[in-house]
Amino acid sequence: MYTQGLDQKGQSDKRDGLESAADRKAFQKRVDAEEKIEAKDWMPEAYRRTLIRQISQHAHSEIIGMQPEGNWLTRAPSLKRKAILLAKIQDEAGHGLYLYSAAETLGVSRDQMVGDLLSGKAKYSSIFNYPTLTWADIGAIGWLVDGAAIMNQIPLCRCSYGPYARAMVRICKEESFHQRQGFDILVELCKGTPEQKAMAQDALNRWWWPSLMMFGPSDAESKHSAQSMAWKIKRFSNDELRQKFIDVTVPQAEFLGLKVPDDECILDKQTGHYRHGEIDWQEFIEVLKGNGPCNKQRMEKRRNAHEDGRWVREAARAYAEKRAAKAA
Ligand code: BYC
Repeated sequence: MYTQGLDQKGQSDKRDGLESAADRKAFQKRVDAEEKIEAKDWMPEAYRRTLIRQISQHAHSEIIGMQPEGNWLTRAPSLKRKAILLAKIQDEAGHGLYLYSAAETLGVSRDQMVGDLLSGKAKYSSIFNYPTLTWADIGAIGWLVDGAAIMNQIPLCRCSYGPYARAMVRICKEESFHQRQGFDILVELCKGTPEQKAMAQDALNRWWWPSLMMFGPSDAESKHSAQSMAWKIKRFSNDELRQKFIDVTVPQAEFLGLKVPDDECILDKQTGHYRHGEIDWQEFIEVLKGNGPCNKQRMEKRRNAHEDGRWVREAARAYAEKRAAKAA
């Protein structure tokens, strides 16, 4: 839906070295005036590269993110839960596809992006390298992971790049349904037997800290934030969004009768915000380096799925060539 008529003029005319200060100033003026930048508009090469990096990594996260939940499709506790989970996972596939399409408008091909994921060059969200051990984990993913995702993604609906901002509108609506379905699973478990409640607490214990890491490194360590905020790709810093997430989620845990696994997490009456303990950034770094509990398994499964789909890609290409030859 985004790629028609793209000749990439304007994007490729002026590469890094050829950009003039006047061009960049005029571009920044448009961004500051809250104008949307569209695919055919001139943009600094670094802006284009930043968007390709972020949007493609976002797309990869949606696709890899299907795995931890897919793991529970055959074991969902009822037909209704199974149908809901199936629909949610299909939504995530759709998100990945809109996002790949949005990134394609910047002049990068789907093959290239997927190649970068499979070769390990491109990142995907750290959160999807943790295992889903019990059914309560499916509740925790919806509640915490989708909850964190919404917190980060609502501001992206106002991103300066039009195709990304527009893709995010529908994604956020769907994520909001995902968050509620996760919370609903936990409400049911927390109203259940002591064993079910303990399962919910255990899931919260394991997913809390990795969910906080989803927002990225602290502002002091975030190398892209300053520029991305100046370009209005990002509207809030990593720490600001993390704090907003904590502030809305802790009362939800209290409603469930659960406790977040952080003794320092108390409401600071003066600031109106919850404090939080130190995040284990070493763990975050290790997961990003590929050493999380499930990194290898996730990538292997993705590579196998890509290989299994080879015949579909080849058949589609052969059909397109046949039609083109016929038309000619
Ligand atoms: N995991 O300078 P920083 C979902 C990387 S999926 C891995 O702060 P930036 C869902 C970062 O890429 C939702 N890597 O970067 C799906 C950079 O590395 P490179 C996914 C991370 O871009 C299925 C470096 O660390 N959401 O909802 O300004 C089922 C320095 O960071 C992470 C998105 O992708 C991380 N957590 O800010 C259920 C949202 N954090 O590229 C749910 C879109 C940081 O220099 N992305 N890194 O090698 C963003 O908003 C921003 O890219 C981030 C990072 C806030 C994530």
